[in-house]
Amino acid sequence: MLALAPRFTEAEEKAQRATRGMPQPRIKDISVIECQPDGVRLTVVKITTDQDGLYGYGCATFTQRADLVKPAVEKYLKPLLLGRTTDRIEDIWQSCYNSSYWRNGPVLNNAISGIDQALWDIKGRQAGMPVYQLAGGKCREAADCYGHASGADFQDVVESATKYMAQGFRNVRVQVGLPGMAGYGSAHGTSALPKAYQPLESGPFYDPAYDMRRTLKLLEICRSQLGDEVQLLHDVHERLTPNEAVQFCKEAEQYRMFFIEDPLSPENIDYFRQIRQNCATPIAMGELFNNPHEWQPLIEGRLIDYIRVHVSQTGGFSPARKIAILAEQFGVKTAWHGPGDVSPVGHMANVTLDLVSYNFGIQEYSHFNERTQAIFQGCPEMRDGYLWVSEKPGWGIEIDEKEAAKAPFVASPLNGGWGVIRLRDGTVINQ
Ligand code: GCO
Ligand code: MG
Repeated sequence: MLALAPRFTEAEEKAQRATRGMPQPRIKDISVIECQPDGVRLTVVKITTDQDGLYGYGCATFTQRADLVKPAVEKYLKPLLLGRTTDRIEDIWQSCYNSSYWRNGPVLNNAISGIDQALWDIKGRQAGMPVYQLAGGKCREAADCYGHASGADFQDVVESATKYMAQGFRNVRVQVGLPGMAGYGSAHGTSALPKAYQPLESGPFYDPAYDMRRTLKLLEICRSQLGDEVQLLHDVHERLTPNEAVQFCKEAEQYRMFFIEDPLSPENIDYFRQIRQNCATPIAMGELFNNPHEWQPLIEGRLIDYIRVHVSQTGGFSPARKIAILAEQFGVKTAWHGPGDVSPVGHMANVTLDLVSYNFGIQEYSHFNERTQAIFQGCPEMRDGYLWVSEKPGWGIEIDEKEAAKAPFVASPLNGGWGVIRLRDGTVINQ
């Protein structure tokens, strides 16, 4: 008699026991872990269940208003959810989403994201599987990433990009400093500020036309000095006027960009059509989106090539999965927002989405310093320009709360807020 292979693995048996009439875990406590291990405020929600040793973590990081997310969780979602079983993730998500009546705002979406991702973590720990297995398994082994090359002047950026390429990165975002101005994503330029650009008042200021010309020069230099192979990306950070954005994307076409990110602000998304009518430069947009009415038209109209939402700003893993599937139907790829103001739990959710989504595009990479890794044990691993997902159950991350307590939010003039930048004449820029 042939010894038949056991029908189920031990993990599958465990998962079945967990669901076959066994009592589902119930939410016993919901707490918020806050820390600032690398200059940026991070927020993570922890759900503890009534089953010993069963808990989960979810990223709820909205660094500019971090102090508002904690009460949103503690005062509103915790009373709503205590005692609920943890198995019905979508039902809990919809309950939280509708419980504030007014919805789709960044604070509440982040609070819901913390709950949502923690429930996925719990379900994975219960099943003895990483979350990517619960979402259908891998389409690819690891997530191809891009690094942040920057510098005060052109050659500094070329050197910074060369370092990333030497580490095996195939894709590099390039940002250059602006002399005397508040550029995005790089140190200030060192050359003197042209007289004509002197601002009327002191404080950080910026000139869109100057930046546009300087950045196009940067792209020309990077393409000529770094060669044709490397994929170049650039983040406009919604600082140009709509027409300048159309001009910029059109001019950038000759440099064969991987994508130009955030050429427009969310208030001007109707101009994406004009960019499409003028050039074939690939476009990425989305980190500032919170509302389905922002990403739906761009995806359905095929007006962007990469959807780049900040996952916790949309409400977590569950909605992001739906965005990825919607985008796949329209040929739009994913490029989840992955800056320093996403916690390692959120980065693991990003990499999980990267691996299970057929229409993965690229993953933004941010380095985890030693302090961060001491708090978040099991951060996604970076190797040769790829991010690798944890094979441990759930997100595969354990948080040392004692270590987290040693890195509290640091008081700052803006409480972690985003600084105001103005034009020469003092007009505030939406950036
Ligand atoms: C990016 C983003 C970030 C944001 C930051 C705001 O592309 O990574 O533009 O750098 O500016 O996340 O808090
Ligand atoms: Mg950006």
